Amino acid sequence: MRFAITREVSHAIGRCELTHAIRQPIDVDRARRQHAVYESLLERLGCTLVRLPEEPDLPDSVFVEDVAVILKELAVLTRPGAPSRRPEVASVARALEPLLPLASLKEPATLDGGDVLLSGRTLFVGLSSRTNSEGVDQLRALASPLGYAVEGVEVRGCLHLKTAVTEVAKGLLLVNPEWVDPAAFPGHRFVEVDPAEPFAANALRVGDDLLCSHAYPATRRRLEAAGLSFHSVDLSELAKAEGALTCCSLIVEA
Ligand code: CIR
Repeated sequence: MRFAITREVSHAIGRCELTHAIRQPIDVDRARRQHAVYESLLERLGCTLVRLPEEPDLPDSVFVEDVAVILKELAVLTRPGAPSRRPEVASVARALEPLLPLASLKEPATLDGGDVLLSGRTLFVGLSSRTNSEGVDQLRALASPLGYAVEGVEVRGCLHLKTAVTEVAKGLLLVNPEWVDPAAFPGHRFVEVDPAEPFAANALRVGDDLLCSHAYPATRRRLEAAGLSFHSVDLSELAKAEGALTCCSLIVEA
């Protein structure tokens, strides 16, 4: 079965962490409506939703992706780089516990799930402002006995590795080459985002389906030209909190 863990948008989202964006007012009701459409799409695509209730004191808690790395064999609970986000982990751990064995990263490691791109049996890990080399090393110690290679990747100018690159089909990466060097992903093919749409690289694969942001039509045309079809999703309110499509769910096959 395929599960999608999500969490209701917090009323505190206006106090979210921001790294590269300028703070703008976020309409919580609109963010919740857009998020609910995203959740219904995940359900339509065959996911069983595990929907966590609002965390009124945790502004960024809708971005559940950052608190766990999901492998087929194991869920690794992270130690998020922003201290304000560390209290998000425990409730997601409770949701994961019935689905997968759990392991945890420990201090001094920091790692956000948004920095981890799984492609085949390789975990590419962004060395961002949120993820340090201890985070990469501890993830490697947990994942390499399971047969995964773990590679640190430099990212520049954006929050997470998956802001800069995601996998849109087997071996095919959607990438913004300004933020990550495609040479870090040997053996892959690439579609580059339209240069006018730097944030367009974050797409979400759910089984054989692909979800892309409604906000980036020129990049969507590039994906169509590469023979891909996809569902368009509008998460424009959460984008003001530097969130995108992958951030709002943890997809678990169990
Ligand atoms: C943060 O700065 O942590 C949140 N405002 C945004 C997190 C987005 N998560 C993601 O890209 N995986």
